[in-house]
Amino acid sequence: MKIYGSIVSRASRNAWAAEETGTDYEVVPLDFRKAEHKAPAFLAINPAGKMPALVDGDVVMSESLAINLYIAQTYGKGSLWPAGAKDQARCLQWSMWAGAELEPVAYGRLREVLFKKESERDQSVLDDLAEKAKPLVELIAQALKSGQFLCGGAFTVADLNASCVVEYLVRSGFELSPWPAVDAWYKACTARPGYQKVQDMRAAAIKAAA
Ligand SMILES: N[C@@H](CCC(=O)N[C@@H](CS)C(=O)NCC(=O)O)C(=O)O
Repeated sequence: MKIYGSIVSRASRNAWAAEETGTDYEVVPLDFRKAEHKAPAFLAINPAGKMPALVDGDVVMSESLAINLYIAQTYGKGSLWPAGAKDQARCLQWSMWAGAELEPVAYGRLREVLFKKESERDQSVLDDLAEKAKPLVELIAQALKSGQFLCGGAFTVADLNASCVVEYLVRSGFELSPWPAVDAWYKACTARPGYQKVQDMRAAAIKAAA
């Protein structure tokens, strides 16, 4: 399985999913600065010119959260991909919610922080997005009333896909502490060895590029 993209991009989500399943995978790095994601070789894999993309045999696909659903269904049965239509549907629900509802808000905040100097940031944009994030985080809190994870007692791709988007909120300085169950859930997700290993890969890539 080949994951195309810089490990500091959303490709890290897919590396995390692959780590969780123990599947052999290779990250094929693409350099943003050289616009390798816009080069013909990569456009042949993902015509959108965005990282990540996945190639696994004759499966060629894009969209990081959908790639994680593929990895979960193909290599993570009984772990990332739970048994039973009800929990599987919940994995789809949380993944679509993470991409459609949470990501625009979370990435909006991260973009403001990541790509602008402190003096250039628009605090009203950050505040507005923080207000929009609150009811979304509250939805996670409500779901966690029935278990430690989003599909009950075990970590699944629902948690992986939701927490990797919550990560953008956290990295933008959004505090989860007013929602202790969400805070504990996020800490449990990101303490997993697979996440930690990918964080180490990210840190090494950032150091190498400096
Ligand atoms: N919804 C897509 C977003 C992909 C995306 O925007 N990737 C960024 C890197 S994390 C990218 O390639 N940006 C370059 C561009 O949009 O030209 C996904 O989840 O895979």
